[in-house]
Parts: sequence; C-alpha cells; structure tokens
Amino acid sequence: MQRSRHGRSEQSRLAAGIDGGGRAAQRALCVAVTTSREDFAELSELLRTAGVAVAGELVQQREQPHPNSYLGRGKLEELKLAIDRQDANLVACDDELTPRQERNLEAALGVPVIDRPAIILDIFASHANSAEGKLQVELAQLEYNLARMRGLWTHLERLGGGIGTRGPGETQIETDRRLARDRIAALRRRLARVRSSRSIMRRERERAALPEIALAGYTNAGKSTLLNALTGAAVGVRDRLFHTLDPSTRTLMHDGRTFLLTDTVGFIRKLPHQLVDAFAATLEETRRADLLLHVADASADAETLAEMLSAVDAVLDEIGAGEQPRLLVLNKVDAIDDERREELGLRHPDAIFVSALNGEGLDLVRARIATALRDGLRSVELLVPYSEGARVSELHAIDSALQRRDTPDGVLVRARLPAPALERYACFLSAGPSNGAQRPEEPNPSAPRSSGDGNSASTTVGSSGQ
Ligand SMILES: Nc1nc2c(ncn2[C@@H]2O[C@H](COP(=O)(O)OP(=O)(O)OP(=O)(O)O)[C@@H](O)[C@H]2O)c(=O)[nH]1
Ligand SMILES: [Mg+2]
Repeated sequence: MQRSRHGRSEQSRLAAGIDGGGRAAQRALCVAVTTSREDFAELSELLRTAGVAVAGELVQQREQPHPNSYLGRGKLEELKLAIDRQDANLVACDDELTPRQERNLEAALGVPVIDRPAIILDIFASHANSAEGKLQVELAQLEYNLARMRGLWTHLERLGGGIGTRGPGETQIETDRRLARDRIAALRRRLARVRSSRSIMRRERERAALPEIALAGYTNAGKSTLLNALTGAAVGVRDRLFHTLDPSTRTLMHDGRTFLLTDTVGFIRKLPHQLVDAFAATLEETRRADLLLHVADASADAETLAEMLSAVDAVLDEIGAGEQPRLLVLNKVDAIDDERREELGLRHPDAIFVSALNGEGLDLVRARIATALRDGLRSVELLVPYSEGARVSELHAIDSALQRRDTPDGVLVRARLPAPALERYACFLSAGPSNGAQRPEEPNPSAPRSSGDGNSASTTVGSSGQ
C-alpha cells in the first residue's frame, strides 16, 4: 500500500505485485485483539484479494485493545520478533485502529501498519469500474483520511493557544484539512451529476412499476451467480471479495409476471461506515426494493455462517432496509453434505436451499418470490381513457394476464397490481366492486360495474411500453 503523508493510501494499490522471485512484494503479519476465538481466514482473504501475502498471525487475548498501542507491551515485543522471523514487511490489523494506535505501532515496529477498513477501502478502490463507483470509493477514502487527520493532530492542537505554538505545523494542518474538505465537496458535486442519470433510469423503472427484488448478502455468497442463473444474465462472477460494486438490474419472468432483480455490492463484518455513507445511492436500490433475497453461503461453517448472517442484518438495519420483506436463500448447497443440510433446515426452516451453480432450487426461488409478492397484490378495475393508451401497455408489462375491454369511455382493465403501481394508477380506478373503498367519492357511472364479464376481450397489448 502506498502511503500518503498522512499515513493513508490515496489511490493506493495494496497489490504492489510479485517480486522477481515469485514472492508477493508485501508480506503481512496479521494481528488481532480478542476475547473469543480469532479466525484470520477472512482477513487473509481480504489481503489475498488486495494482493498481499500472509506471513504469519498473532493474537492477543485481552478485554480491550491497548488505547495507545493496540497490543500490550509484551505482545508488541513478540510481534517485533515475529516480523523478523517471518520476514514480514507490513502489519495488518483485523480491527479499526485509532490514529494514535497506528502511529505508535508503526514507531515501535518500524514497518507500515494497516487496519481492516483501510484494506477494504483499498479493495473497493481497485475494483471500482463505473464513474459513480470510483467517485464513491474516493469519497469514502477521503472521509476516512479526514477523520484520521483529525485524530493525528489532536496532540498538536492541545499545544495550541500559547506563544510559540502557532507555527508552520499548525498552518499546514489547516491547509491540509481545507484541501481535503474542498476535494470532498467537489467529489460530492460530481457524484450528484453522475447520479442524475441513475435517477432517470430509476424513474423509468418506477414508471414501469414492476415489483423490484434486491439481492443482498455477504460478499462472495454467490449473489451475482444467482442473478445470472435466475435471469440468464452474464454479470461478472469471481471467487474474490467485493467483485461486484455497481448494481445491475435484470428482468425475471415467472408465471407470466415480470419482476426486476437487482444485484449490488456485498457486505462484510465491520464494513467501514464511510463506505456505507458513500455508497448510499447504490444501497438505495436495496432499501427501495419490494422484496429482499438475503443470499448466504451455506458451505461456510456454522459459526461463520451465523456471523455472516448477523453482519448482513446489521448493514441492512444501518441502511434502513431492516424492515423490508425478505427471503433467506442458502446458496452453495452443492458443497454441503446431507447432515449439514438437515442441521440448516432445522435452524432456518423458511430458508430456500439453492445451488446457483448447478441450478438446484431455482424454481423454488421463483415460486417463493411470486408468492411473497402476490401477497401484496390487489385486484383492481381501471378505466383508462383512450388518450392514455400507453398506460395500458405499461399495465400489461406489470400483469401480462390482465383482461381488457373497450368501452365508450376508454379501456376497462382488470389487473392484479403491486402497491407502488396501485398508487400510480389510482387516478384510473373505476368504481367497480373489486376496487373496494378506493376513491368512493368519485364514482364513474360510465364504467361498467361488473368485473366478471366472461366475454371481455383479453387482448394482448404490445408490451413495448416501458
Ligand atoms: N459451489 C458453489 N459455488 C458457488 C455457487 N454460487 C456461486 N459460487 C461461487 O462463489 C464465488 C462467488 O460468486 P459471486 O456470484 O461472484 O458472489 P457475489 O456474492 O456476487 O460476490 P461479490 O460480488 O464479490 O460480493 C464464485 O467463485 C462462484 O462460482 C454455488 O451455488 N455453489
Ligand atoms: Mg457479485
């Protein structure tokens, strides 16, 4: 990782490549303070994704990390020896470090120290493809840097206020902060411009009023593979963390109905909050969905799976999607044995067992989606004036099984609509009995009352309208 003057990567690339001898140029010693078992598998995976080799591991069992140096004095000595012995040139900490801890660790060890948020930010930076993704990551990195600048300088500020303390150092601090803030403001403006095109796309989708389903889940759970398997899409899939950063939406057909399925960025334990903030627009796709498919990796061991499920719950809560209707999809069941399957079935009786890889359970996912969304459907009768013909096409895209009949006042449509569409087409509600108490104040005498006319022409309307 290249480090800026303030101790943090800018457009850093942890992956400094492999040296001539085939060894990763960066070899990290992983450290953690914990009271329970420490599993370095995930940190190792993060480092591997970032192109860094793992040279060794060191755990300190302790209630709280040391406030000044993260590790206690004895452990610090041990770490120093381990760095020499394992020929490491970097220390990777499985926690967020305070600027003070980081500075003291670096001073004591003589090698760069990076923490978990910095590694995650670095991976995001190298995986971002779209203009929006890149801007969002840069914003998160700057926010992270700014927070650390504040921390780094508090010790200097404490000196302030007396003669001799207003020197170039303080001026530099102010300059750096201002530069960072200016850059953040400029980034936000550019992001707003980039986002306006996304909101046009969203408005178009909303006009279509198709039910929206979002895939959510831990990174590498198989969300993109599932999107591809369900919709025939060819979204990128790789066995690495945070492969997907930009959302992709595809249509999913089932039983004559069309749904929109969106794949977005995956989550992880201790996802840096700067990323959650910066990716707010991307995560909005999840928050606004009618249904979430929480995809989890069933092949993970029981404890890891439980941790991953609760990490996803925590992020969903954080982004305001905690209350969304959702289905739990246990993916990668091709990789577990019958005994584990049984255990999982007992623990998660409502979960859908799936293998996005070999296709097992996909029909069940489609059926459960349809059922979950059907619960929110209402049968309505609409009278659409001929001047609004395009609306009938839109309605047909929402419910291809709708029935229509031409009347002197317009097209009488009987359809089953999800809540968002119901709102949009409320102005066309006729006073038919199937519309319940909706808009009783506006009876439409010209609309036929009967909604059960078996002769109604159930014509296929061109579904080209969005
Ligand atoms: N055995 C098995 N592997 C799977 C299955 N589904 C996905 N995988 C593998 O899991 C890895 C990650 O799959 P992705 O679809 O990229 O996972 P993701 O959740 O989109 O991951 P990110 O975008 O990185 O958050 C790939 O190597 C897939 O081939 C499955 O059902 N069974
Ligand atoms: Mg993906």
